[in-house]
Amino acid sequence: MADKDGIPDGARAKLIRAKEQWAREGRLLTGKTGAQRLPPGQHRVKDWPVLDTGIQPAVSRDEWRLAIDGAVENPVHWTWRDYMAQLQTRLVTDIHCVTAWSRYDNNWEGVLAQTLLAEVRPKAEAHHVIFHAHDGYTSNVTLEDFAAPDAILAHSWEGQALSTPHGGPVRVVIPHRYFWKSAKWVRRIEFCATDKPGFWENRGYHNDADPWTEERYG
Ligand SMILES: Nc1nc2c(c(=O)[nH]1)N[C@H]1C(S)=C(S)[C@@H](COP(=O)(O)O)O[C@H]1N2
Ligand SMILES: [Mo]
Repeated sequence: MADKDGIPDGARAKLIRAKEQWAREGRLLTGKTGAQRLPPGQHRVKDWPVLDTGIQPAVSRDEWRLAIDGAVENPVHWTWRDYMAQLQTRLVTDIHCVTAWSRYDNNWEGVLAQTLLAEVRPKAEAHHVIFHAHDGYTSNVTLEDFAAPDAILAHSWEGQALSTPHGGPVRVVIPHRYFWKSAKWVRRIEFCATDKPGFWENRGYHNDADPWTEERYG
């Protein structure tokens, strides 16, 4: 047996796939190995904590809709079917929460932000992206942060549908920012010329939220 690339099954294939995985994760790159992989002030956890404002809206895949609008050439209003018809991507990322826990090697599946950007085409004036969620929560990132290659609108985690507590049917994942930026239960993605600080950004948390430079508060 061989896979689509002609790689034979067996131990050698496993090693090749492991090394492919390392490439995706940037393992052994300066700034990502050993202690460097863990941002300052963080500790590693094995479980996945649930953090939110206490409201966990239950939205079925049938009733789920996603509006992507504002300063874009091609605004869309996706049903579940429309969303699933987009290119589906799997990737592995770490999570860094501002409450100091980090969780390594989360397997996500969904639509990359870059796939979405190619579809809606932000206008020249679009510099900010605002996520609106079903619990009334919002968070904001720069267009540059949203355009990162590992930003994803995820529907699955570890091969399972994302649970309601973790933001299913679909949540945002922006791995290189503290996790509060990653809106759960997303219903609208708005592109703007001017910034709109979100729920935590209006409550003493940093607007940019880079874990590596410890942009926790601000
Ligand atoms: N819609 C929504 N998204 C949200 C939140 C929230 O309260 N509502 N909390 C944020 C915070 S502070 C964190 S740390 C992560 C937690 O995600 P998890 O519960 O899946 O770990 O979700 C973020 N996204
Ligand atoms: Mo958080």
